[in-house]
Amino acid sequence: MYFDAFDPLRGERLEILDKEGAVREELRPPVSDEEIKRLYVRLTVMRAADRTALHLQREGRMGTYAPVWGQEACQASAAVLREGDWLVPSYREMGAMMLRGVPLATIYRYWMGDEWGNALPEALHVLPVSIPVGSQPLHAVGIAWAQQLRKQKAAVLVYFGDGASSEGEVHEAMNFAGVFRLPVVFFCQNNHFAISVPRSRQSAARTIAQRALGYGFPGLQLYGNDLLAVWGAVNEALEEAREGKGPKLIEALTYRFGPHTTADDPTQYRSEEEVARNLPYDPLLRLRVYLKARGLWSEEEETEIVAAARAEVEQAVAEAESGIRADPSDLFDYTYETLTPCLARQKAEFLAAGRFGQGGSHG
Ligand SMILES: Cc1ncc(C[n+]2csc(CCOP(=O)(O)OP(=O)(O)O)c2C)c(N)n1
Repeated sequence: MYFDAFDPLRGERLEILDKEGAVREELRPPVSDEEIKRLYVRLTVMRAADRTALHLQREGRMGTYAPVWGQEACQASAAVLREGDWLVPSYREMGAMMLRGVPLATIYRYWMGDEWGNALPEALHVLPVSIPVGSQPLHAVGIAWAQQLRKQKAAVLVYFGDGASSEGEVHEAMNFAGVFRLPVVFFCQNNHFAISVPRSRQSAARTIAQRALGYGFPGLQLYGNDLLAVWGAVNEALEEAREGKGPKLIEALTYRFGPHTTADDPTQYRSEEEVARNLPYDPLLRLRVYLKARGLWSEEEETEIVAAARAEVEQAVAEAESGIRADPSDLFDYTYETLTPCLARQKAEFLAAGRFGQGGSHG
């Protein structure tokens, strides 16, 4: 219903729950208040996990990390997936991966430099973090094609950013998905920036969602800090994908409150006033207003939710740090199935130097 009702070419955008907590009941998706409350609690854990990752990086206990802060409602889309569906993340989907059931300690381990953090429980159908911008939609389309050929009623949800949307592979992925009517949902989190490059430099099109029309399938722009809009649209898109009705493109407008990654200094390209202007649109604030109006949230309970979230995150940090299994030679063992002669030489040299570089050159 959402994809038919809102025309991205005319700049129409789906928003169901507004900042003041008012709900457009006629658009309300089939998600119960209990489920919304459960998601709110998980999004609080997500936010605590995200903030902790930032601290760990600053303390030298984690490598470069890409924060989720501000994009939590977008990532709640992963909660709509069913068993058998697939989640294909970029590098900013810690929250989505957590909601799908990937243990936080495993995710942390990856960002701590341990490739074992990319060994995800197979039954979850989650692909590893993908760093090359725009590459993962092609993988998603490959999986969706396989699902279709095997006649499985399962869909694929793939995440990418506004910057990725102007990569060639994303075009190829969407075109292929359109031609073969594949069960895939393209979820573009438009957080307005690709590091320092603003959305206006990615495309002359009014919306990213409208590009779907050129590929022959529906596109929808929605407000990505509104959990109800995200839930409703993703649910509709996944359902229709499973029923063989082909792909959909969702452009979720959101805002990244933090840096692009821990290696970025956003004050170089956007003002603090701009960030301050966006903070009242925090997706968690909006949910709190909604839940409070229904007697499902109070300050006292918030204190408990936050304390429980912190404890869960601390436990995950301890588990991640005590379980690091990385060995630098993993780099050689797991990047290619068969080492090239040059890499084989480098590996031998590396091992001869005593693994941790006592005087050897590791090229
Ligand atoms: C192919 C490729 N080019 C460049 C980079 C460097 N890079 C990392 S993230 C990024 C910006 C991506 O922005 P966007 O797709 O909007 O996603 P966001 O990071 O905002 O979530 C760039 C250019 C990369 N990782 N891969």
